[in-house]
Amino acid sequence: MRNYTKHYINGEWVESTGTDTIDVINPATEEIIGQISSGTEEDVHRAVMAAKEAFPYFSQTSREERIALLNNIVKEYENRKDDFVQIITEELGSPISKSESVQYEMGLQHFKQAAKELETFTFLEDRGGHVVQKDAIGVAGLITPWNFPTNQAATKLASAFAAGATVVLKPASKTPYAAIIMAEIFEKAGMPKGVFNLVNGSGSRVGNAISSHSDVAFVSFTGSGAVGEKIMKNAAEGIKKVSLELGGKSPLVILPDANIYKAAQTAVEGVANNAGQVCTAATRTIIPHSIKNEFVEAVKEIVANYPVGDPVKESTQMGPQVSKDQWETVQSYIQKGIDEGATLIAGGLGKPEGLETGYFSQLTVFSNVKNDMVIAQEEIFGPVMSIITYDDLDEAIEIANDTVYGLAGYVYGEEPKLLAHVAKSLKAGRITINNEDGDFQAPFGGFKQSGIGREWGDYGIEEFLEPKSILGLPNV
Ligand code: TAP
Repeated sequence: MRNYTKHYINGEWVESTGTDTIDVINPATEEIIGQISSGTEEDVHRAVMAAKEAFPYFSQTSREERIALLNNIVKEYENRKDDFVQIITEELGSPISKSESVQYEMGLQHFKQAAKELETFTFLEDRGGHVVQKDAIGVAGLITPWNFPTNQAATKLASAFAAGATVVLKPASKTPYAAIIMAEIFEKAGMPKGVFNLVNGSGSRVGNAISSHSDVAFVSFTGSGAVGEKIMKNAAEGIKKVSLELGGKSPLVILPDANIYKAAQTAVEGVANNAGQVCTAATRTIIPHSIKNEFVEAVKEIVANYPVGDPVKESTQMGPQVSKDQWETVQSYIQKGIDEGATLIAGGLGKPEGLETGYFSQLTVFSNVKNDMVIAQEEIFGPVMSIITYDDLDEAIEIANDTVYGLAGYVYGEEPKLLAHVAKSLKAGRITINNEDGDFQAPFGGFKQSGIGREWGDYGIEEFLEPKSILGLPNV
């Protein structure tokens, strides 16, 4: 059992001021794997005070000192690889191979990228008649979701440390252990006390206390739109800055000249990855009407052979949903798709055969989906694909953009002019052509209801800075 009932405040592991605990459950076995403290408003206050006290010193550290700190973090993070892989497999149900190649790796890359950005980052810019100096924003409250425990925290933390901001982190209570390992890493890396503080607990208590605390200057949140709204409302009271990375309902536009089998593989991967619990998941597959029958057959074949199951097995590619609640949400959307008259071509209601224990969903695909159906408009956060057909490319682009979201978009095909045209026409924060590799410098964030602000690389660092223009600065 992993019983970690302390918070990390002002460079020390301290008892909570409350006595309540929260159970952490392995979603593949439904067993309790440990407890964390259910933190209180008083715990948040202590953490914010520690971060406030550390800010004057940390915000004035040199670029070189912060590069050295980030490089130390990278070294210590690499030393804890096995621990990360094991815990993310247990707390999230992530397939073990992906816990390493995706979950562990993404967190690491954000710290590496922040150190690299700092080498050339401009904190003082001479713009002719004035200079712009970028100052660290102050105490930042970071609230993260459960779907990528290292990635979601690391992108915020790396940017904050690079900028010279101090932080209070509240990770999702369903997946708290990766952040506890990070706290241990920061301590070993020589983090000055008070710069990083970790308070565990529920969103309604700890998250709410962070976003309403008067000494928090900036709240950086990743999660659902509903909670994003609450955070904005809280932040409005003290005029705090917020950045929100929310959901998506991203389109994958397949061009008429695409290799049908490879396009189908891309589409299936797009919804199976992390059991569909990905904000950038390509859940609307938009295909030419002319290739529909062939495409549907290819998807059926790929889904029938997709390795769903025990996350601990090396061959598994899709594990369970993170929780019973999330599993039930996915089931309710599959039922909605059936009720709306979409055609179920793979998967469906209930658990996959032989996987009665654990919150496993079936990899599910609907065809004959209309873009105004609920399954095509709402974020399901599960392995459910909607196939929608188009007759010409203008219609494909119109369907792709007909959503309240705008986090990501994908294009797959051959003709460079068409690929470029579609990519440039999609209204979303990140477009990927033909499965291009990720780039940790590329800004990440959403249009419309997918959020406010950008993370990753230099854009991520900018979020933790306030630009100050100085007119008439003497040349001293
Ligand atoms: P959320 O409730 O949004 O949880 C995200 C984070 O916010 C967690 O740390 C959560 O804490 C915290 N939180 C909850 N209520 C809060 C409040 N009133 N004030 C401040 N923080 C609060 O997401 P969820 O319930 O876990 O998932 C629900 C749906 O959100 C999913 O089905 C999916 O559609 C969406 N979602 C999106 C993303 C991304 S990356 N866009 C990630 C996760 C979920 P606790 O969970 O510890 O209480």
